[in-house]
Amino acid sequence: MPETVTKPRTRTKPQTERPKLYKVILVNDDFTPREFVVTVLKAEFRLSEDQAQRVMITAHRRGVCVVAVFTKDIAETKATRATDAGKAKGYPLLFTTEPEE
Ligand code: TYC
Repeated sequence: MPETVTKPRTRTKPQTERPKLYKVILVNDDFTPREFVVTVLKAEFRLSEDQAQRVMITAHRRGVCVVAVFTKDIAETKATRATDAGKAKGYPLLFTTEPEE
């Protein structure tokens, strides 16, 4: 009589699984000065002048631009801080977050 082979009933999650990442998205508006957007991108996201200019102009032309990806907490904190920097100057500058597919 052959031995009965039973499958384990529990699933093991690989321990190397990485946390889900979130995109920080810059949203265009008609009021925030271009140079101020660039300043915020450099200060909050550590982008170079060149990178900040490209991200700003992409949002300006297309409506939105992905700034960077982070874990959920960091993405939300940075988006809030960057949005608040605009608010402090009376600008409607907006950064949002969205999970990566
Ligand atoms: N559209 C703004 C202007 O013409 C500049 C701007 C760019 C504002 C990107 C927000 O996310 C933004 N002054």
